[in-house]
Amino acid sequence: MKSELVVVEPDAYGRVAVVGDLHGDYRALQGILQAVDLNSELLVFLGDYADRGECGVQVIRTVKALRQMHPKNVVALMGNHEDYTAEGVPNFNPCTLIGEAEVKTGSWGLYYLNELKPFIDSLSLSALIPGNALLVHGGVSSRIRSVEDLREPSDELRMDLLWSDPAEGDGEDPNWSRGAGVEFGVDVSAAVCGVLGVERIIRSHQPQTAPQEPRIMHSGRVVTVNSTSVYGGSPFVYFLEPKTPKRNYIRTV
Ligand SMILES: [Mn+2]
Repeated sequence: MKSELVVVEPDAYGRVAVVGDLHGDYRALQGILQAVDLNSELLVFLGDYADRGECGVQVIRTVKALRQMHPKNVVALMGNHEDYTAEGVPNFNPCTLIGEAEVKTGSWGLYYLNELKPFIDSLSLSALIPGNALLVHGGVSSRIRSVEDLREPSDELRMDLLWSDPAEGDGEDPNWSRGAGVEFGVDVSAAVCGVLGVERIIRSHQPQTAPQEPRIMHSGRVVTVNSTSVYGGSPFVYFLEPKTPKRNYIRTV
C-alpha cells in the first residue's frame, strides 16, 4: 500500500534530483532525464504534471513508465493539479488536461478511469530526507507537529501541503489568493524544519517565481524550483546531496 510520506534512506543515493511543476512540458522532462542517472540517483517529482502545457498525457505516461523501470529511483508526489473528486471533477483551475485527453485518447471519462485515477492514487504527498530536506508540492503549515502528521495527514493538512505558499515575515494566514492552504511565514518554516529534523523545505507550486534559478526564501529554509517553460522561464532540475546540505541545479532547456 502506498504511504502518504516517502522516507528516503540518505545513504542509498549519490544525489537526489528534484523536479518541480512540469505542467505538460514534455521537452523539459526529456532534458531532465538526460541530466539524471536513474541507476544511482533518486528522481523526485513534486507534482503538477499536466495542464497549461500541451503534453500532460505524455508527461504522465512517461513518469509512470519511469517508475515501472526504476521503482527504487523514482518518487512521484501529488500536486494540486492532481486533486480531483472521486468522480473525476478537478478541484483546481484551469484543467486543460480534459480537452487534451479528449483529443489524444478519445474519451476523458475512460482516460480518467483507466489512466489518470490509478496514477493519482499512487502518488504520495511528501518525501522526507532525514537530516536534510522535506520535499512537497506547495508548502507546510503549523499543522505539522511531528513526522507522524505527514504519514497520515488530516484533510486540512493535506490541503496545506498541496496549496500553500511561503510569505515574508512571521505568522500564518489563510491563502486567500489560492482559496486553499496557507501562507506560511519564516517562523512556521523554522518550526516545521525543527520538528522534522531537516534543514530546508523544497517545493514548487510557484514556478513563475523561480524563472531562471531556485528561489531561496526564509534564510535558505524554503527553496522553490521550476521545471517548466509554460511561464516563459528556463526549466531546471534541482540536485541535493543527501549526506551533506550541498545543492546545485542544471537548466534543462
Ligand atoms: Mn501547484
